[in-house]
Amino acid sequence: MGAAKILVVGPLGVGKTTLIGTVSEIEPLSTEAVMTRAGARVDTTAEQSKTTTTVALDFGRITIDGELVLYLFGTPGQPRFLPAWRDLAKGALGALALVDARDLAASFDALGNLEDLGLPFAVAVNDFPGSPRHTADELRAALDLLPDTPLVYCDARDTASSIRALIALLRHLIDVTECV
Ligand SMILES: Nc1nc2c(ncn2[C@@H]2O[C@H](COP(=O)(O)OP(=O)(O)O)[C@@H](O)[C@H]2O)c(=O)[nH]1
Ligand SMILES: [Mg+2]
Repeated sequence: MGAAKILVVGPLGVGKTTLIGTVSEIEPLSTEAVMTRAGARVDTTAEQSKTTTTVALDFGRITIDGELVLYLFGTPGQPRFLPAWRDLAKGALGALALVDARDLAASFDALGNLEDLGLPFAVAVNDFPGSPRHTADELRAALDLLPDTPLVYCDARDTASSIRALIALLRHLIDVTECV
């Protein structure tokens, strides 16, 4: 039985905690804290109703095909925490980068860091109410993705959808591993 460490990255409010909670077969460990007034001034999120934010990380586990155990680490989305998830990336096989199509630029920090780290990743675009209907090509261009980087649509609240996104990442990890 193999095991792999996978990061789930993306900006605040994009659905990291939701996705890990949706797929995890163990009670997900989540360090949520009510946003302080001070934090609320600097934390910006498209989801106005959001009143908690991840201050450290989310952790979950999912077994794929009864064989491969994925340890999922949700990394803080706020840009000021990016140095922290560089440490979290140590030992990780790859990352699922969540994107909110209403605010593509909010994902640039996370995607840039994955590229800097050389960590292979797949992009999952979460479908929020009011999301503009970009084509896959438009999204790829806007996010400056390499042609072989998987791009999938995902509803983090839906188990099958979230697992499909993780499988797209795993297929990509197998592909890039075979190339070396
Ligand atoms: N429509 C929709 N809402 C989502 C999705 N993922 C998360 N949400 C909602 O968006 C809010 C923020 O999600 P959360 O998981 O806390 O984001 P995080 O900051 O990345 O951990 C929550 O109210 C979720 O219910 C999604 O794929 N689609
Ligand atoms: Mg969270």
